[in-house]
Amino acid sequence: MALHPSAQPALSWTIVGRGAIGLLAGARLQLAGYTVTLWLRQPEKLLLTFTDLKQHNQQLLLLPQQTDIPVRHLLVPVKANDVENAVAQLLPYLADNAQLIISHNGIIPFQPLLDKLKPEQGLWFLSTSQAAYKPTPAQVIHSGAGVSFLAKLTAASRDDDNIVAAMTAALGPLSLVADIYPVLWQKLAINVAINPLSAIENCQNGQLAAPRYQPQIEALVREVCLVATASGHPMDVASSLAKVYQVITATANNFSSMQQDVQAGRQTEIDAICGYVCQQAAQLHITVPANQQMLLQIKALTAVI
Ligand code: KPL
Repeated sequence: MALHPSAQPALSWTIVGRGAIGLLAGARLQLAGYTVTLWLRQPEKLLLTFTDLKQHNQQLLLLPQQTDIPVRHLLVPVKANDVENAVAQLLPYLADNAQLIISHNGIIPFQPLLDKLKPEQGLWFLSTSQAAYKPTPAQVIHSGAGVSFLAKLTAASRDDDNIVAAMTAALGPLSLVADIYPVLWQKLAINVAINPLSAIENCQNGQLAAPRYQPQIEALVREVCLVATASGHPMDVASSLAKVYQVITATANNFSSMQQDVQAGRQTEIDAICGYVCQQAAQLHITVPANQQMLLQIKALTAVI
């Protein structure tokens, strides 16, 4: 393939896939003046209806990324188990100094991804509690105000000012943090508490505030705190639970990504969420029955769809 000599300009971003968070980021970036293109399995343009937090609707046209212009800025908001494949397919189209931002729920090892990149290609992780869902394939609704955290995963992660400005426009408010792991564990507690239960109950996040779910949510979060603390990332049950309930309130009208996946018959991120907790717990000889139960229930639910 003959690549165009000049890479994407600084204000251009390519977004992989058409997931709710990716389309939310794409819409907000375009509205902030960035040029946004989509990287899809089948290249096609998308006429998107974007509904913001104030219920304003806007029509946006997102074009497919051309394959003859090296991609310099890439947001990869795909599921934990799809990241490696998505990046592998994109490798031939990346600029030698491309900056890639991955964003998913759960925790998976980064090394297989790092092994694929060239020395000058930088990898970042963005963790977000922004909530969005797609009632139809060409519609994305920003359904809950969240925050995002961004961290560098490599020495080649650079161009900080541009990256932080773009990701603030896309999924801010945003904080740049030195170590992503405390953020990942905190977000894991949120996803462990909300995602499987909302998928099993087939409800919006806000319904989990009902007192009948409290014992289960507490048990799930307590187990995450135990495992995180034993793994060297101290986490306090009371403040983690407070964060979980903050997110339940802030995203009350949202359908969690796992509820959406289960309803659509798609693969879920349960392995990287409760599965990760169970796996780490087993290594540390800690029992995590609440997480194990959620893991089994979601697996059973997705097996019959
Ligand atoms: O991360 C989410 C998800 O749905 O995956 C939350 C923050 C729970 C919003 O729904």
